[in-house]
Amino acid sequence: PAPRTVLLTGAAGGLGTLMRDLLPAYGYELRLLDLRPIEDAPDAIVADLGDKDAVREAVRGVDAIIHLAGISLEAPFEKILKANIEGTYHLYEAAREEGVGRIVFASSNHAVGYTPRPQGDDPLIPIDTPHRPDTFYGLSKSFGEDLAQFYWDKHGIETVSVRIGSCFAEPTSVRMLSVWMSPADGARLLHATLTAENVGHTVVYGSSANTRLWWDLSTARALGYDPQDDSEPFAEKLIAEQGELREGNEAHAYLGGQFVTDPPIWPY
Ligand code: NAI
Ligand code: 15L
Repeated sequence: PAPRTVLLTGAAGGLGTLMRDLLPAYGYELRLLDLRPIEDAPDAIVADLGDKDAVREAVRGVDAIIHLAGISLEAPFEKILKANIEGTYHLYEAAREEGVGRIVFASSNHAVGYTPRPQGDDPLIPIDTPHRPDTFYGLSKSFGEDLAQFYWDKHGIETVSVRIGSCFAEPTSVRMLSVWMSPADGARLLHATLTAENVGHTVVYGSSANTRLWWDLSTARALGYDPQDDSEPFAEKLIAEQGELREGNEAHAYLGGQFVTDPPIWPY
């Protein structure tokens, strides 16, 4: 049966806030968790992924988990280790102990961020391109994908790992014209990852049907994802302001963009 009760970790964050608004329309009942309290959701569980007991209690009784919590930018390895690597391990252990059979893991394009971006007639980047993390942050997403594969092979817990591009209200850079996922498409994709049958461990890219797309959306479409948005209407203005992506500019050369040269740093 399709999942109904879903634990949303990272619910106070940018993507969590967008999905809290959009997912209930698909019929989900969301249980929220974050390190930070959420002002308009007093019932949200305030817990650190480092707290094994709290994580186990949070997953008890849900049909599925959307795992967004963690450090979402670059940080010192020790911090990434705690929040993203140990934290994601705690979540999978809790799912195993409590019998939760489906997890959606917020991976990132930064797991493959050192992959050169396609130019000209180059083919789209396939989903089985090797991991090439561009940061400790990206490395933790590569780990998360491997963890998901391991829990499928060893314990039969299913995961869809979504290598999200940039999910924000609007694209704000020329790079984002290629990797943008509209919030509405984000909700469509999450719904597909929750309802598709027999996903085992499936890896997908998460973006809209952008005219300037860099990667192959076929594994996402195979789950039933049918993106409706395209960043192209934003192109003229962004290119007028910022110029086209330039050859010879290292920050424009790879999928990971600026994370390769000058990654944004996690603020706390
Ligand atoms: P965000 O930084 O706005 O939200 C992350 C949330 O996780 C925060 O509310 C934070 O308090 C919480 N968190 C951090 N450490 C925690 C811990 N130890 N225990 C419990 N909660 C903790 O990030 P955003 O943009 O909402 O992204 C959500 C997820 O999606 C992240 O895993 C991120 O890596 C991934 N992602 C997001 C993309 C995007 O375009 N927004 C692109 C690619 C991946
Ligand atoms: C990510 O993984 C980050 O979490 C998000 O804040 C964006 O920077 C995004 O990638 C991106 O590549 O634009």
